[in-house]
Amino acid sequence: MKLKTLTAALLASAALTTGAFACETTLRSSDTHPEGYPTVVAVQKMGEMLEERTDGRLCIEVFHSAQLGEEKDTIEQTQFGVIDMNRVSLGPFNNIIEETQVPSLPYIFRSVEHMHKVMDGPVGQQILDAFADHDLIGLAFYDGGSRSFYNSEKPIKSMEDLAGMKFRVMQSDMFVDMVAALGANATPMPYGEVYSSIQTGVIDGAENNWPSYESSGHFEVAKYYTLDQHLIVPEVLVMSKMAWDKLSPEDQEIVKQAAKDSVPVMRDLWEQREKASEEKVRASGVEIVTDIDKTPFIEAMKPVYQKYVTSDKLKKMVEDIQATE
Ligand code: GTR
Repeated sequence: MKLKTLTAALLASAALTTGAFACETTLRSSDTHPEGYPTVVAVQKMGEMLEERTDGRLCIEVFHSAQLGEEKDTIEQTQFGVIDMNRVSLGPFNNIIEETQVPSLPYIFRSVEHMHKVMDGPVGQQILDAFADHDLIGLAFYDGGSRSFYNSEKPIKSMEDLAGMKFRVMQSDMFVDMVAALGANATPMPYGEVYSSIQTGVIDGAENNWPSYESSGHFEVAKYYTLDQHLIVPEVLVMSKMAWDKLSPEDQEIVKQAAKDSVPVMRDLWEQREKASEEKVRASGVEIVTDIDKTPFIEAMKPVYQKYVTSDKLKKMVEDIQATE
């Protein structure tokens, strides 16, 4: 009798557990950021849209906080179909998909508005389409604010102050060259290793946007932040081609549309989070350098453009971006 009750209870709890994801197909989506971060919430919202629009045929479960691994590894796993969806920066795609280098170029965008205009237009579509040759489907672009240098040593007030310092960059050769062109040294490293590497002095600092600087806790160990805003790298939501091919054409359309509809949601969340993160960091006593002449930084990037913008295709993309009002 007791055993029966126990079995029944176990069955009921199993039903409840699966009940939370009672969809026919639950897409597993990866994100390096913690629960509550704008990218994580936006993909969860997209999942709600999917569940409703497919009458429960499709749902998304977001594995946040790098539960499925660091970005470079999860990209490979998404290509192999082990992970169904992935929300990542374009940076770690630079070495794999050359088109993603263009919006990752330092100072390519004049502002976040300029970036939105470009990524919502034909150049953005061209980049999304480029994922198809790499076993991925490009679904949508998200915001990643603008990235600036932070470090544990001293306030950076000019390019000269960067000389000889050691910064972590995302795993992209172009970012290694970017830091070298500024007179500093770069170490490509997974995001999850940055906190302890700053703490133990393996690196002097890193570079990122307000929400990442704050949510990663990097601001606790690197207390100088200089708003040189060298990068406005968009983020991207991709799907594994293997998972995509299993969907009916009708469901593929629904997925595409839900991804698109998650973009304004993400942008709103981003705006709020950027402000909140900035407030939290400022209140913590971090020294922030806002008054910095960006002209020498922009000038110093010429060799990076020369090295990476070589084909006619990429040159045209750069021109199209620059010509976008
Ligand atoms: C964040 C971005 C992440 C990750 C991280 C990093 O701004 O949202 O996807 O790329 O930067 O620096 O590794």
